[in-house]
Amino acid sequence: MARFLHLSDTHLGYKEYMMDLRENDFYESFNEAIDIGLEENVDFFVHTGDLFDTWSPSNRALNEFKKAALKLYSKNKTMYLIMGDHDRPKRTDEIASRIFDFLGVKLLGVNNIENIVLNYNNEDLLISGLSNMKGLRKDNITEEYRKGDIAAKEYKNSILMSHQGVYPYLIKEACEVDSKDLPLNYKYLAFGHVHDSHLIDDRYPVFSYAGSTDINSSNELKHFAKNKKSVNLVDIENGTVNAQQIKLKTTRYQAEIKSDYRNYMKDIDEIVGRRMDNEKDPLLLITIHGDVDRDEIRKKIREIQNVLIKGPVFENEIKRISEKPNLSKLIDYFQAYFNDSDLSALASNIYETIKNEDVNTSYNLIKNLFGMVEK
Ligand SMILES: [Mn+2]
Repeated sequence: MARFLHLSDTHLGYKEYMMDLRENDFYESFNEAIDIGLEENVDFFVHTGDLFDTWSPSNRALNEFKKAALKLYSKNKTMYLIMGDHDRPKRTDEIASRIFDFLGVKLLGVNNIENIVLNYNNEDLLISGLSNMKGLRKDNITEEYRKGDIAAKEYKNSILMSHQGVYPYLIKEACEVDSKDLPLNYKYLAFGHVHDSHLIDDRYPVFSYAGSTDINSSNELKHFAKNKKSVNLVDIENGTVNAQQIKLKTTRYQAEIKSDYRNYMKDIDEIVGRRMDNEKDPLLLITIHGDVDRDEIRKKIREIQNVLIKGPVFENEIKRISEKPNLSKLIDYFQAYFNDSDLSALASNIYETIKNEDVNTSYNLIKNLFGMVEK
């Protein structure tokens, strides 16, 4: 039997709301995930991308990862890794996670699917990795999956690591893959990119978005309130997969409160009271409606103990009528602007393709995208 921990989207270095404390939170939840794997005595770790929040992480983020990598190295545990859309560098730069290869951090599938074969208790296990394919790379996904699927056919035990938007886990415009086009010969599809966790284990291949280890945006609050954040502990043996979500305890509780001057204190108390078991002070995003004495409310909120407050944001009644659409992904903004899914997908595709490139490269990439070849 092989046992591994599937974690994803740790976004090391992300400083939500520009708060130092939120940057620390991301390191803590990442370390909790690592410690869960070690306590469960996994054979190896599988990280499905967005290890760092950017392709050019801060020295602090690199150092935090180094500490974890050293810990794994000292226990002889390999971490298999792919790049997400956040941590794929400019064409000319080195890949941050690959700096740690000497500590047993093994990056897979930079441009094409990459297969490795491990052996546990005389059973072979295929691991295929394909880093995030965005922009021009997107068109190659189907072919890379097909190559992987052929390889997986030869193995009883197999894992695919991929970091992509799979429909229907995101809106169609934000997806590169439809779930019906996934390579079905694998036994476990380890996915990254979607931050809400999903585990579909009532059929093969078992499919999972492990989800992020901390909250990157207020969009994740609804799923978080119900499911918390988690990592997957996976056993694979003789073609059978047993995957179980393990909830993280260190992820700071975060919630939105939309209230008015009469009820906001009660609403805050209710959440603070409910979260007594949590070691960390909860972080509340507060919006207060109505025509109110703002200074008075700000003063009262400052006096509350054992809670972190973001805001309050004040919204008057008139504003409340025209509710803002829930715009979380860049493509949603394109969609709101163009009001046309083809155009917004194209705009998003162009943006993703050229955002890290210089002017000349961008110009050539766009020409390529439209099939314009210079004679
Ligand atoms: Mn991510």
